[in-house]
Amino acid sequence: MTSRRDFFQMASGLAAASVGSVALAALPEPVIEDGATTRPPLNPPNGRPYHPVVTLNGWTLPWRMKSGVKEFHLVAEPVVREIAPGMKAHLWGYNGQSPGPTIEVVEGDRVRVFVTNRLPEHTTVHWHGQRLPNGMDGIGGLTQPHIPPGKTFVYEFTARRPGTFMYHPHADEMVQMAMGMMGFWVTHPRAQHPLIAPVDRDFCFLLNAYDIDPGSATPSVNTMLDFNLWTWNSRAFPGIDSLNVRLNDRVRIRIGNLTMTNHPIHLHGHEFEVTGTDGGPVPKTARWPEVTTDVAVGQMRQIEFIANEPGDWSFHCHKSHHTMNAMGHGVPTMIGVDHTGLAQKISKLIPDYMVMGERGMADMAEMAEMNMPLPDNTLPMMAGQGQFGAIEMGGMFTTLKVRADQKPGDYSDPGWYAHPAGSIAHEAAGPPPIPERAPESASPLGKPDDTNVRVRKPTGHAGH
Ligand SMILES: [Cu+2]
Repeated sequence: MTSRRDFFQMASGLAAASVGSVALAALPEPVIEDGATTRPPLNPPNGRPYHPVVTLNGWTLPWRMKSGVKEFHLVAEPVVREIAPGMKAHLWGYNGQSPGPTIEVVEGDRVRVFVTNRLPEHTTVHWHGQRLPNGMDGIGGLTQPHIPPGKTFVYEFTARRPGTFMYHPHADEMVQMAMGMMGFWVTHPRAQHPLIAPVDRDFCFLLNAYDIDPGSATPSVNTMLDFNLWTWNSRAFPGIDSLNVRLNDRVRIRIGNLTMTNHPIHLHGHEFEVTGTDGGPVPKTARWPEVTTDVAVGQMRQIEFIANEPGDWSFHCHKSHHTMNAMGHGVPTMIGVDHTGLAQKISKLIPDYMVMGERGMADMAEMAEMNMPLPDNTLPMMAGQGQFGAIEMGGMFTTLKVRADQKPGDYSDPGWYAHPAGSIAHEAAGPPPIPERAPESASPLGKPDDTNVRVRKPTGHAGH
């Protein structure tokens, strides 16, 4: 039997080593999940105690403690991920899901991760942001041989600094990340840390994006910018669960970006501070209040706030195209175009045809509400029903639900907020007041002429 010390020497000598048949027999059984709902936090059954995170529409990978080493088993494999009810995607991921499970350890933990490759091509795993031996960094060709299909490699290192990290392949990266291969990693502090506050709720998710044509299920892996599904943990609203917290909880949300563009993440009703990045905790003197923070490509941000305003607060990417789903892309702007009679003519040729966007795009939400026909396996541009009607959102959108009666440790959805009487925007009673206008004499130009907007038509071509 290989002693722990021998194994360390072997691992440090061979870097990410292929697991021999004897060691393979002793692999921890991989844990596979196939649902897409948010799992309750995994309280550590052994090792140093910590307050676990909750992975939005995801889960934490259990480990096996072996001679003081935390052993995890990741299986890289094709998966089916429900992006939202009504649409499933053929992705690649880990242990049955895209993203893979969150890995949670404690600062100072010795960690051993077995990676079994069940993909049709080779892969590796890079541990983004970690301090580790160079040979454990997971760069195929540079720091290790690739993991061939069917093989299991082992990575081993000490989680040296606490913080917010992620993992993803560094092998055929464009394809493998476009297919959904990524996961979250949290290293908790081993003791009270001067820059890491204890929190009541700690959420995490990765920003990702897919280009999946309506009617198909596999992402176009060559797409660079024009994605049609903007997702958190491979889920699009209304498939993204709400973040449910108790009034006055201190809340931390950890976000990593593995898309091809930046995402300004915006929270309603509260100010937050960015308390950490993948580089570590932010010094207190370098924190300032924000309601939006930009998460650039390859970055991680952790935000913190006291949830002291009850309600259903929007939490979303502020790029408005990133809060819509596939069926809105490529639709021409038809605002102001008179469609009278047109729909009947077209519907003789194309049954189910409907005119969209004559008054704006809000019709698109009605379309979802009325279950109008869509191509197979895609999502309406905007969807989601609130207590007052269509929410008209998709993509990177969800809600933070703050409730006085949410129990500590209870992450279940409390339903819609019961607004106190008289606190909801409502139709004004009686005639509206006359709007104030600046007096004419206040303008140095005097009274402006009526503005004429005319089409300027060319009157001829030079040289004729
Ligand atoms: Cu965005």
